[in-house]
Amino acid sequence: AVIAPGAVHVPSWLSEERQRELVAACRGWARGPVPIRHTVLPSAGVMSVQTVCVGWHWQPYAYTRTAGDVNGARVAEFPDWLVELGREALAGAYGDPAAGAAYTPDTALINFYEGGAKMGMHQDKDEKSGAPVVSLSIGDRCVFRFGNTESRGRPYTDVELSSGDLFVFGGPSRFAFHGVPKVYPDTADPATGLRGGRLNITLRETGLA
Ligand code: MD5
Ligand code: FE
Repeated sequence: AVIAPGAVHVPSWLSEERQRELVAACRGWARGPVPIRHTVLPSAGVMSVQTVCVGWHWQPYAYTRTAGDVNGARVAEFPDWLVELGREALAGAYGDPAAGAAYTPDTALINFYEGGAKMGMHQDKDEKSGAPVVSLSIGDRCVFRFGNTESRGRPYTDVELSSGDLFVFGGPSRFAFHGVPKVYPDTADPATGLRGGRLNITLRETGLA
């Protein structure tokens, strides 16, 4: 479903097998070289979501190769199979086999929501590339709030995201405010290998070298 120009929701895009593979890969990255943690914001706030990065480390509000705010280690290499997955996602969402050909994501932000974690309305503006963001959801269902480019407030559209769903944010939707106001506990199929909680993987081009 096209939610707004460039914003496309594809329910059940990931097979159960692919969800299991992604959960296993994320579990590995969560252990290291930079462990998953609650990001501490410069405002001294602590995010309720836990995050681990691949390729580039997102340290609010910049991308670095080493995680100076965690343990100083260099983040895991961004694997070729994730580039391929990103290209397939664009081709699938835009219904055009060529849509992903030039897409070369170089960072993944992996967010884990448990115990009432949510994400406030924000824009993703730290990338120097206007390329689309690919979002993959696994585990518990949630309410995803897709807003406008002017403010955190209305108008916005609430969309329910379930395990296996793909969302692509391209074109004018790339810089819209968005957030996750609610996750529904215990709504996941344990067959994905996730024992509770919600996993969201975003693939992005940082535009950095
Ligand atoms: C999540 N993560 O479900 C969301 C999905 C984040 C984040 O918001 O920054 O880690 S990504 C949704 C997204 C990305 C880029 C643009 C837009 C939405 N958008 O314009 O709506 O954990
Ligand atoms: Fe975001």
